[in-house]
Amino acid sequence: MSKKVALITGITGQDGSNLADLLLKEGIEVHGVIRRSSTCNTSRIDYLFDPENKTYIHYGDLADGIDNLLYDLQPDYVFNTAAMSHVRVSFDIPIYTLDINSTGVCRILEGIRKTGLIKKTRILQCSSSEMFGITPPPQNENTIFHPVSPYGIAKTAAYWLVRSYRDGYNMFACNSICFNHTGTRRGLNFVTKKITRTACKIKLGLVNKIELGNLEAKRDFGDSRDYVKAMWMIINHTIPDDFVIATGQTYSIREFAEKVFEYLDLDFYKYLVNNDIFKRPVEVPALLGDSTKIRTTLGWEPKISFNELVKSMVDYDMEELLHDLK
Ligand code: G4F
Repeated sequence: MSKKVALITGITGQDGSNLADLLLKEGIEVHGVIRRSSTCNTSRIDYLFDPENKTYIHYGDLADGIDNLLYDLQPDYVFNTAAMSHVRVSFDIPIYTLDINSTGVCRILEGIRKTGLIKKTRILQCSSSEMFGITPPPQNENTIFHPVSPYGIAKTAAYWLVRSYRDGYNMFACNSICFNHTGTRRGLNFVTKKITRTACKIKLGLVNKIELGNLEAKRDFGDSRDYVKAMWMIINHTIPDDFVIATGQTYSIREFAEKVFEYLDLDFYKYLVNNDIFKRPVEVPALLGDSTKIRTTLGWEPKISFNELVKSMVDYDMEELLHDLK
């Protein structure tokens, strides 16, 4: 029997690369879309180019659409993990954010429809807990969306586009509503990675301060490796549906930082500098996911605890910095 084929947009990112790992283990033929860039941005997936982990890489961009690729590959699965994923930056480039994060999703859905793949191709859209915005926690699939950033608004439009193609064309289109998820492959400008990396640098005497914005926001932090497993379960469910992916625990940014510094035996407050530049025009104060639906319907549960997540990130950053110092 020939292998099933998956196409991952955003394969160079945290979720895209973790998803590629998982799909290869599941015996899927993995294809990834990368954007052309004058600098190399494939560090998270370089190991995928060796013959043992054979993954096929194609140039593409959600600004352009991926119709030709869809037509050529006729994939069984499409995972859209591509996005302009930084909430604060979305206030600086709102039009681009709306184009990539919502119109870009429409381009993929239309691509599937126009190339006659509606009956064959299943699509999973990485939706975001930012869609809940300022609606108080806990948040689940029935919670009203009240997004407050261009990022959250664009993700909400994409969420409804997915539902519209599901209802209107019987497309197997589903949303994973992911709460904040992080891990060793997290990008450096997200707060969790910024904290673990800077704390390690402080420990090694490489820098002497950490500049942060709002410390009181609360987030439900999970590990991306657990979350891509949930995405795989959602896309293989018997019916297309939408699921919240969350741990059910919430911590403030202050608590996250305190935990990291404590683990490194450092006093967070000795190094903390508040800098308003890292604040957003409108903040999402508290996210806490209720993932009862996916736990009871699909049997998913997160395996990596908050403490293990923090420890793995700090250990990874320390090892990488020590390696670079050699
Ligand atoms: O790490 P963040 O930038 O992540 P945020 O805004 O929660 O978004 C992440 O999770 C979403 C799911 O809920 C995803 F959809 C999205 O793509 C992304 O992965 O900021 C977390 C919190 C915010 O409240 C922010 O104001 O940390 C606060 N913060 C405080 N100082 C900071 C900083 N955030 C960043 N990035 N940098 C700071 O220096």
